[in-house]
Amino acid sequence: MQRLTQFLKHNETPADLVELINLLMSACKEINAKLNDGELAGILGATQTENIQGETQKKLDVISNDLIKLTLSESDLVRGMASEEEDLPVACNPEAPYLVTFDPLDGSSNIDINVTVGTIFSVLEAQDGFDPAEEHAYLQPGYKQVAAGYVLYGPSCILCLTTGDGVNMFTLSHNGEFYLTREQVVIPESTQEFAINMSNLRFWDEPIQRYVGDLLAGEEGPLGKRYNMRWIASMVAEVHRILTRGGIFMYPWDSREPKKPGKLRLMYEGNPMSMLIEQAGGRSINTQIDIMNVQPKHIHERVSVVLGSKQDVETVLKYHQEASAKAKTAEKTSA
Ligand code: AHM
Ligand code: MG
Repeated sequence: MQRLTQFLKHNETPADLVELINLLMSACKEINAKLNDGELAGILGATQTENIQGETQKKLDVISNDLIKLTLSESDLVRGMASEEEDLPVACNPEAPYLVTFDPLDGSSNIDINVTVGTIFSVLEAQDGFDPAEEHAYLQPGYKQVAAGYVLYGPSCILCLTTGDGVNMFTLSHNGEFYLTREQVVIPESTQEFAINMSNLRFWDEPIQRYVGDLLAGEEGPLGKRYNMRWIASMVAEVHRILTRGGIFMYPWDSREPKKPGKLRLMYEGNPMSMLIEQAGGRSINTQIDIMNVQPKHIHERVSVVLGSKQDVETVLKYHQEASAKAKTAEKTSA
């Protein structure tokens, strides 16, 4: 079996990117070890603090963030980083080639119940003329990512990675090495499994309500298939399932907080997951356009997310296009 470093070198990944991925993995292995110790290490539960998004931080959100921050800030490969758990970007080495954005512990409502969580990361090339302590330095659309991935802390610890040449998965062995376990992952084009938090049904807009209604109608409905449903409340686990056996994942805009485009964050969750999904032959949209074409305006910006098996995501896109066309016709008629 091939080790992560061996595999990346063999695939002609730039040496400094290989080094950066290895660095990130050293922090993720420490997070994995802490999660394995769980209650024994006294690291479960919440802190007294809130992050910039107004969410109460779990102890492990903070521990994971600090571990990654410390590891990256000591490297001469990282010019700066932005984290879901940091108010402001952190400037590192001004000569370094890369910027890293990350969600240190995604799905953190699952920590206390011992269910899968993960770390999500995205790597961008640092552009000259920007101060890495300022958010402008990071505001590049997702298609500019040079690498993206997640580490899933589940029954086994798995790295899922893309450097823009397909998606590969690596499993962490007891000897502390990641080994290639799935090469060139491909998502089936269509699915019979969907994931959405159904408790928000009454807050969605019409096209999402229509689509989910059609999924629930099964063989009798316009989609002509019976669908199964899953909701783990951990995006890493949902995306991992979709990369493994297909499916569609949705966290759309809803009217609970109408001014926000969605719950999930563009730069820490939306973009890296979109790069993985698209590199594996799937599609990822914000209901209107491809997420990786969204020009970010803020590092902590939210995004509506619909991703997974291509045909199914395109059905959601079509439902939104039909709704906009209908709204335009109604506007013209009333004018
Ligand atoms: P987090 O980064 O604070 O953990 O929030 C993101 C998570 C996603 O992993 C998951 O898809 C979603 O929040 C679940 O939200 P909800 O509890 O509203 O269903
Ligand atoms: Mg998250």
